[in-house]
Amino acid sequence: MSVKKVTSPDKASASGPATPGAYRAAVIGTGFMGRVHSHAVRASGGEVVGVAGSSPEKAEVFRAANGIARAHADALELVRSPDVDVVHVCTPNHLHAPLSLAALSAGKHVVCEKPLATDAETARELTRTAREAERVAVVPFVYRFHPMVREARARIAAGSIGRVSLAHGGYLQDWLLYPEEDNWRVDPTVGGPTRAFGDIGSHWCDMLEFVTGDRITAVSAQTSRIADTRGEDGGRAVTTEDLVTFQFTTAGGTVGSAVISQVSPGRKNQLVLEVSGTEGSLRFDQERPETLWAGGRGRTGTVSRDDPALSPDAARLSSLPVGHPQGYQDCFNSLVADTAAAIAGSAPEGLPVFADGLRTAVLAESVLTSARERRWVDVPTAGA
Ligand code: SOE
Repeated sequence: MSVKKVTSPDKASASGPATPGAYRAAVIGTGFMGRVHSHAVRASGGEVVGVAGSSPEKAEVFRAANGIARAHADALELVRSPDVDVVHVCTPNHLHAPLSLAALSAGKHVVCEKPLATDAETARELTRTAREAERVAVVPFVYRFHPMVREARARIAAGSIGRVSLAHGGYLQDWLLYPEEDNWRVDPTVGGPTRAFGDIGSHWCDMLEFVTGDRITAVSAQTSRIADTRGEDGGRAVTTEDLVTFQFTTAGGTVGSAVISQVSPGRKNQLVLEVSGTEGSLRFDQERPETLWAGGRGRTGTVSRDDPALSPDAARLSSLPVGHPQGYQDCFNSLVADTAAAIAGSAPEGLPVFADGLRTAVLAESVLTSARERRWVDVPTAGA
């Protein structure tokens, strides 16, 4: 994939605004996320018109396997194609910013995987550029699209658990358990200066702030890793973290903590958030997304998608009959459907946008600073 760094919108080279009402997507990146995004575009009635990858061969294999019309050797050529309305950036992290800027410069809408950029300043620039270009610019904090996450958010907003006092949980995976296993995310020039936090801690923080409507204002973090080298020959020196633990306070006075790990044997994708208030508690587990645990002194039980009192926002995202579990891919399908709705001019509830990507980039820098300097750090406001 040949991409030169673009630092500002190049209005002169824009191929014109995307076609109103259409969702013709370019997918850049042929890995797991490229596949998930492609399925979501189709499930939402859109079309993937072209794909580009890290090599022409990979792009062609992906094209053939996924029934896509064109494979492009040059990602920028695809980004600028007149028949592309939305660019989905699913590449390694260091290409997120230049590709998103190129897409915005060409008048396209963008769905860019997180982290939006490998540093907060670039994420800020992207957020500003998207606003000025008046394009829909989305970062897939996709767990927001589980109906039970929306239910937790609606209940907290309605005061059903009282004043929130405590939030805790974590995000645990094990796919980096063995040091022989290498991955581009481990290389800081490609993945960025934070790994476990940037990759999955960002999801946890986004979910906390989305569900509670509150903001983390200060963090105290520590980071650790289980191996200083990776790869079959142990040839890659590792500088990023496998593990993060942090405690935090919020603007609303909530205290809490979270554990983030990519090396917890047996844990595949376990994102858990438990929030307690003066009247009740709620707990969501991404690996059991069909229910929300609701605890109280007098009543404890689970809420499911067929609860007659389900909030309208949760009901809206409940797309399959109960008993037919709705999961990770469905969240992406809903995210793309809401992106299409935003492009068509509506303002769907809870669509995660570049400002949310900037927010987690700012949080990531605060977490790294806290861990490095072994002190509490006030989280700056993200404002673009
Ligand atoms: C790998 O850790 C990964 O694919 C993340 O990058 C995603 O954001 C998460 O949803 C699943 O795990």
